[in-house]
Amino acid sequence: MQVDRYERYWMWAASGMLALFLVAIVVTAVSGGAHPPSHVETINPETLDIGTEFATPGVVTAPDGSLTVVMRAELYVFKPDVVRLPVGRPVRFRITTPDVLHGFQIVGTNVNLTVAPGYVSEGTTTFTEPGEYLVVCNEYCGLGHHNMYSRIVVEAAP
Ligand SMILES: [Cu+2]
Repeated sequence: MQVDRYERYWMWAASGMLALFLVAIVVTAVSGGAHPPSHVETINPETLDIGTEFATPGVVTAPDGSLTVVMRAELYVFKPDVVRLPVGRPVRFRITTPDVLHGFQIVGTNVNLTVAPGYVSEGTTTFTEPGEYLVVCNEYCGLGHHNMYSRIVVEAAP
């Protein structure tokens, strides 16, 4: 079979790029660890109700005044479904799920987490504007996925 010289060059160039991308994927997956992004903390998804912070999700204020929101993503709800927070303070979100893969995106902020069973996902943000923020699941999780949302109400300082 006769293949034109320039066509052969391009075939080699394309094959080389494919090999390069494959090597890049393998190297980053092995060296960085193929885990959910930004935070690796494991938890048994079958025993969330037994002695973990996720048994009673909600807003936790530490003695130093820092705020942590403990949440659960389940088919097809977020718990708690409404979270009230003050404006202008850093807030840490900790979220996990007992069932399937979910997303946790607070629209209009930098928080966009993958919530996988067996892992605790964490993200931090500061709400600079009071108002109501929509939280959506952005990973298709089943037939009720489109109804999976909650709200964060950010209240102005008194
Ligand atoms: Cu979903």
